[in-house]
Amino acid sequence: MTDTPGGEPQAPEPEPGSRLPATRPPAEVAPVERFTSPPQIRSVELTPERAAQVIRQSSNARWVGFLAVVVVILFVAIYWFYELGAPLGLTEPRLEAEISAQQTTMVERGYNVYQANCARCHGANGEGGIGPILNSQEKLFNHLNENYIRNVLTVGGRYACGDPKSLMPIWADSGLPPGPLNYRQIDELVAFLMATNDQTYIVRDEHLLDPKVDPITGEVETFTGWRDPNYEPAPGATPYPACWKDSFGSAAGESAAPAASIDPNADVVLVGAQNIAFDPTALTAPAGAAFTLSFDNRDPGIPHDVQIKDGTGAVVFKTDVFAGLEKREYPVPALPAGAYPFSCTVHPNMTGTLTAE
Ligand code: HEC
Ligand SMILES: [Cu+2]
Repeated sequence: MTDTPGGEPQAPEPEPGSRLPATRPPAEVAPVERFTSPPQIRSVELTPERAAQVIRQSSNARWVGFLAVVVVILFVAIYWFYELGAPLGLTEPRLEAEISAQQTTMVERGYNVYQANCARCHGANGEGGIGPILNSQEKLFNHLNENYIRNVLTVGGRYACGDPKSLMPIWADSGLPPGPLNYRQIDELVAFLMATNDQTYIVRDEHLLDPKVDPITGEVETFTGWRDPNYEPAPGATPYPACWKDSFGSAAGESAAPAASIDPNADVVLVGAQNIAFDPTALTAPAGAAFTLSFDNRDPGIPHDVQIKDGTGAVVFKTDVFAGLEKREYPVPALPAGAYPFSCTVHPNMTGTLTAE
């Protein structure tokens, strides 16, 4: 349908003195036919009902928009706190929680690796045995750091003191020759050895990782790390020596006390060390008279010593630390009558009592 547009609406005569609206010159009627829209079917005017409806609808639409914005804002805010932690430390940031969860898993796996491979020499709690003590705070403070542990496990026990006959084999499968533990197990061991004692971990089944339940008490078995995070060495203390044997004052294998001072007429008290234990554990010595302590280390390659203390815990006598198989004799000064506990500094679990009477 074609239509010719009507003439331009005539602008009202400008009032005298006013320039607006500006009059436009009458436009030329286009000489060609043009397509135009059909006449309007609907009235442009709104019925009052329709107008009310439009208002209602637009208010609804604004509500929807408002709620949508509120939802987005709440989502952003909640997700923010979920991810970064609620203020005042109410919740832990998600990433940190994840890191500590992974750390916990590592320590719990490391515990199993340790118990299966290391406990027989270093003790179930690192108290030492064939191998040196691992759970002492001064050692854990810096000596047993991640690098050191990795190196010892990759190079073997000779890394510690350069002893080529060290009893500790290579553990890491990256060592030469390769040991039995893969890099994950080494990581887990590192995590376990460095775990702090302010956190309780769960003993888990090696394969299923289910918590182990004590069959008698019905409680889940737990353990804690060894390291005290608040430990600080005494001010001015010498740092822990690179070779653990040096921490006993005299290194294993050093020359014995001068044999010349041994009085051939003095009583001889015999004590042996075998399987990380003294034999016998009860000794008798004459009170008030110097005597000779004959110390027989029958543990091949394992260093021991005898450290005699009085009732107050002060050390009254100490032999060298030396590895078996070897027997050395020491002159011990006279002791007043009483009971004297003695122990091995390398293996604090090795104890006995000397009675002077
Ligand atoms: C056969 C006994 C034995 C076993 C098993 C053993 N170790 Fe050892 N370990 C030793 C001995 C012995 C030394 C001392 C090394 C030396 O100086 O010759 C040592 C030293 C260490 C040291 C260095 C200690 C220090 O004070 O410098 C670490 C760490 C260590 N072992 C960790 C482990 C771990 C972890 C395992 C388990 C994978 C393990 N050991 C298994 C015997 C053992
Ligand atoms: Cu010992």
